[in-house]
Amino acid sequence: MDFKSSDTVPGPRTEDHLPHTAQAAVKIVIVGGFGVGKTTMVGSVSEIKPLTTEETMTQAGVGVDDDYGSDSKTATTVAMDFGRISITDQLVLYLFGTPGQERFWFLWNGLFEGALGAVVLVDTRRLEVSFDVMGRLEECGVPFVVAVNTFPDGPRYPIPELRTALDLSEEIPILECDARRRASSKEVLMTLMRFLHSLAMTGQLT
Ligand SMILES: Nc1nc2c(ncn2[C@@H]2O[C@H](COP(=O)(O)OP(=O)(O)O)[C@@H](O)[C@H]2O)c(=O)[nH]1
Ligand SMILES: [Mg+2]
Repeated sequence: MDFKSSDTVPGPRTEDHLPHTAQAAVKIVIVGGFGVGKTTMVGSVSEIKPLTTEETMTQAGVGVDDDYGSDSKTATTVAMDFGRISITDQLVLYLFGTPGQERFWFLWNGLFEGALGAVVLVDTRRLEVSFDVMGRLEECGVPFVVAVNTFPDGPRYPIPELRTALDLSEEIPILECDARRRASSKEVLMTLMRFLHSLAMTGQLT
């Protein structure tokens, strides 16, 4: 039989029930341009079977969607991904992966409402597709961390160089990840939680 490593399998989870110890639920959004790995990340960390609304890219989308550099991709999320992860016995994160294509941005206002924080996924082959997303989060006052999803054919840059290229201020955490790996995706979420905690401690979380 063909078994994949448990670290990479996005299959159904057994923990479909919310732990009775859960005391707080927090909404987190996973954003980024087309094909950066949002669906993959929600799928790899979610302890419930992730809900993904995908639609095969239609001819109408060709030339409209920014699909440069992601030619192997045949489906793109038009609505959103949804998943859940318990960070501790008490704290549960609800994850919302949001569409990266500009023509779906009208959905975003509602999607950001009530979000405590965000993960901006970045692909080093196409850094520019994440600029607008970050601007939008800043406008909405949603704190975020930047996760650089490492693709095999993507150029690698030192983190300080990426920080400069993305025009990120010093306090915003930026780290590399592999969205296909649960441990790596979870570390991204932990980094976000630590960042949110530090903002709360210094009275910067509104
Ligand atoms: N090598 C590599 N491929 C990835 C990674 N994350 C996603 N992919 C692949 O990149 C493609 C786009 O990912 P997807 O999650 O659908 O992107 P989305 O449009 O942001 O939801 C898929 O074929 C994934 O299998 C990663 O960390 N490393
Ligand atoms: Mg997707």
